[in-house]
Amino acid sequence: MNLTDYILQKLEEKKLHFSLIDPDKQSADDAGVLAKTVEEAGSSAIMVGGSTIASSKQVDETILAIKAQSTLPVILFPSSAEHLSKYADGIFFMSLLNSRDVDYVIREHVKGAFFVRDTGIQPLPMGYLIVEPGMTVGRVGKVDPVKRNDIKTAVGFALAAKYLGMKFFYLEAGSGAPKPVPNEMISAVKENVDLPLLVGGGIRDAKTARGKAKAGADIIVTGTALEKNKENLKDYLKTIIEAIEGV
Ligand code: 1GP
Repeated sequence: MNLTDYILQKLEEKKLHFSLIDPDKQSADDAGVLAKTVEEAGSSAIMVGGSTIASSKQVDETILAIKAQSTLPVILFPSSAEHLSKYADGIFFMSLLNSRDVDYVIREHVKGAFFVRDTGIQPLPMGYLIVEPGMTVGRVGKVDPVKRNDIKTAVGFALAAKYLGMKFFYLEAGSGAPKPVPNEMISAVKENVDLPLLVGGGIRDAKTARGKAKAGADIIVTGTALEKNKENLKDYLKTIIEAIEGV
């Protein structure tokens, strides 16, 4: 199945939740168990990525374990052209739009393009914009984060992404951010740009997730919250997913 169509079709029915799994945060077997649980809770896709991944083998093993336990599509969420896995269904082919380092804007993509061509993995073109505080991705990605009150700049980036032909747009506050992207910024971006809008970074509870969905987020991404709520993950995640589906 074409992954973009899968996402767009689902979005016609409801707002979606994607689960972010970092191969460096648990064993492959545990990632498999996690994948099974998030699928049961109603998540629609699994994104796999992280900035401290040690090897491609680690990513391969994690994805194979996820695939053994879940039917959800697996989409790479890469921090570079290293450590990609042919076992994924797709890859967010994403430009880190507000990086000062051209490697993250386009050069890593040139390297990764051969991998996409040779494996046949589906590229999902995405503009990726970091909003304050930005956390690790802001630092490692050498980003000038968009200020939380600078809505015009966020809208400008989103428009530019659309005019460049990108099919998704991601507003990111950074993994573990104390505050997620502000609702006003999400609304303004969504009002101006009709691309499927992902929002992530610091979303930890149903009320916040619902607020982001109401503001205009189409897809809510959570990572840290999955790691921190292992005990009752299925019920915990269900409350988030039900809160956004009902918007
Ligand atoms: C990171 O936006 C995602 O790219 C997820 O952030 O870990 O804070 O959920 P959290």
